[in-house]
This record gives sequence, structure tokens and C-alpha cells, in this order.
Amino acid sequence: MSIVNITHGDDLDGLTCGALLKKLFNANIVLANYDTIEDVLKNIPETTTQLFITDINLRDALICHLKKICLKTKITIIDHHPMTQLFKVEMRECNIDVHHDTRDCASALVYNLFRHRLEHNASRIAAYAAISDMFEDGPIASIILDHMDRKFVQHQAFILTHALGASQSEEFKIRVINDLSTYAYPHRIKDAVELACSQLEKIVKIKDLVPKKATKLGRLAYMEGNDELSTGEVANIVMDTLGIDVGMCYKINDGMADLSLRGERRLIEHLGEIAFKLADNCGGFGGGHNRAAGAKIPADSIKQFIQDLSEELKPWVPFP
Ligand SMILES: [Mn+2]
Repeated sequence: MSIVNITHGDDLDGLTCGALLKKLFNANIVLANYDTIEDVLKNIPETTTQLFITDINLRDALICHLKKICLKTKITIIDHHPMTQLFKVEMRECNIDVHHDTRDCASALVYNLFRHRLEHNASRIAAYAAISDMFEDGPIASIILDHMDRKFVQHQAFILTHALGASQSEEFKIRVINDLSTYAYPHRIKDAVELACSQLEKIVKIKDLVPKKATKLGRLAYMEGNDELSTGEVANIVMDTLGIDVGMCYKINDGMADLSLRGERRLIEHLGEIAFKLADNCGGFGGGHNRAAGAKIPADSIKQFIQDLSEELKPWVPFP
């Protein structure tokens, strides 16, 4: 019997889903992101009896691959990204289990689904993800966190968040999954603290660049990123440094622009819905959460995307 978990490899929520499923079923973990998910789905071994897909925003274009896999393999999707109605209906028709809730992080959903089979320590793994993914107020996460030494668990979560920002190496990510699955404390995971500190230094260096490099447009500010940090991280730094409502960062590679959007805590607009719509308009794809979203679009559409985005963000006074 072979159990596989395809999980989002770019952030802590995805990795903690992997750690929980490894703990539960000794699942083989396959890391994926929005660039690789299609190839990963095409290459699932036929011997797989159960496939879990966690923390990945599965776009409608991937339905055909899931339909093929489910002929031989039981599929369970556990996710918190917005999902189209079409996707849900298609999954139901193929007998694919979907555990979906946009109010908690994916790891909290995995924990909740299997909590009767997990020890108390496993709740810490879900808590790290909730903190890192900014889903601390979710219905499941808030109950877990209310019983915890919050400062301790927050510090542990952010060591991992920042360490993963500094190192996207497969070796480090797999180490994080393996160590978390045995309930290791993050500050004891090899290299984690050193990597986290190096990431904090990188953030400070980018902060110094933002006033010169970022462009403000209404409630939005954007800048082009470099190889130092992820676009999500830089988008956050842009928002933080300039005190604006939405920060954006993009990188251009092979004729495509990868971009991230980050919004302030009380943002009324839904950045995931905006990214979905605007990316679709220019022949790309996008999506995400209220305050954290991303898209991949043809590079020559980037100016139009920025213009349209600034128009979506209506003038707004925070203290009426
Ligand atoms: Mn997530």
C-alpha cells in the first residue's frame, strides 16, 4: 500500500500538512507549487492507493488530471484556498473527498480531520502553520492556540517561517517535515535558527531599498524583486515600509511575471478574488486569500495588471 501526499512546498503550512500526514500514515511526501503541480499530478505512480493533496490551490485546468488519477487511486483534498463551484461539483462526481474551509490554514484542517488519531503534541504542528499563514483566528486554530503558551509557539513558528524564507532547498524542507513529524522543536532543527537570522538580515536590506525602488499608485505600492527574497516576502516588506494598504512584488522570468500581493490586516477587498479575475483577463492564472494572493501572467501584461489592480482598490479612509 502506498500513500502519497502532494503538498505545497513553498511555505510552512504545506510542510506541516506533510509532517502530520507522515506521522499519521507514513505518507511519501511530494513537494509541489503552482509551477510544478501539473507535472507532479501527471507523474503520480500507479501503485498509489491513497493520494492526499494539501494546501494547494487546485485550478480548474487541473481537473482532467485528477479525473484520470481517481480511476485507480483514492484522492482526498484538504485545502483552504478559494475553490470554484465547478471544481467542487466535478470532485463530487468523481468521488474525490474534499475537506475545504477558507477560515483556517490547511494544516489545522488536516489536524482537525484526524485529531482523534493524533497525540496532543500534534496540535503544535498545526499551530505553527496557523501562525505562519496568519490564520490564528480560524475556528480550529483559535481553539488550539487558546490552550498554548502563545509566545513560545509563535517564536517557534517564526523561526521556521524565516528559515524557510532563507532556504528553499529541498533538503532543508524535507528535514523540517521529518523533524516536525517526530515533534521536534523548531529551534532544535539543524540550521533553522541560523537561517532565520540570515533571513531577518535580508529583510532589513530590502527594507532599505524600498523607498528608492517601489512605486506608489493610490493605495498600492509595487516593486520588481530580485533573487534574494520571495515575491510574497517583498510584497509584505513594501506594505510595511511604506505603510500603504497593499504591497506588490513581481519577478519576470521566461516571458512570464510571477507576482505576489499582500494586504493590511483590515483590508476590505479580497486580494485572492482580484488576482483570480485580473490574471484571467490577461491569459494567466491567480488566486489566494483575502490578504495574501499571487498570480502568474504574461510579462507584457504587467503594466495593465498594476493599473487594473490600483483601480480595484477604491479610495478608502481608515478612520471615517
Ligand atoms: Mn496555506
